[in-house]
Amino acid sequence: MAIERTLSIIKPDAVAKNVIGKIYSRFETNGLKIVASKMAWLSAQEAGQFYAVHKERPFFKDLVDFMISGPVMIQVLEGENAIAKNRELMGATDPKKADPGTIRADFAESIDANAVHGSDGADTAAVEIGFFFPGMNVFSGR
Ligand code: IDP
Ligand code: MG
Repeated sequence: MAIERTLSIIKPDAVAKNVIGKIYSRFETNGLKIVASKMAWLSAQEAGQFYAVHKERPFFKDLVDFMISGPVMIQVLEGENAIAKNRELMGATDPKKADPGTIRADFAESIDANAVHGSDGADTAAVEIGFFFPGMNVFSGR
């Protein structure tokens, strides 16, 4: 198995709920290491660019409005199969469909306010890490 890096965002709903530490603990107890992090309050331009892949979707405006409604915590996670592992810890996009014990099942209210973002593949992880942490290599180099 490969050591990978993936981009994670704790969204404004979870930051407002004061559960950054609880979510970080999920990562750490499941073998994912936080190798970069920053808190930011995104502009509409940044959020729109980050989610550009969804720009034709009906929920795009709501998604951008939600992502700029408060500060977010952005991190790069590293570990064995980090991309899929993070998606597994997050649970399904709609928290009502998320497996018990996942981050979204435990901390999210709705498909709009769903607590976390995680890259969905090696290609998107590389683009997303570069977007928020320019110059950071997607590979750990170890
Ligand atoms: P993901 O976050 O699980 O990868 P995506 O399909 O990539 O899900 O969608 C990105 C984000 O857009 C979701 O996390 C969610 O906040 C929002 N979203 C996705 N589908 C819907 C929808 O049908 N209605 C409202 N918001 C949605
Ligand atoms: Mg996605």
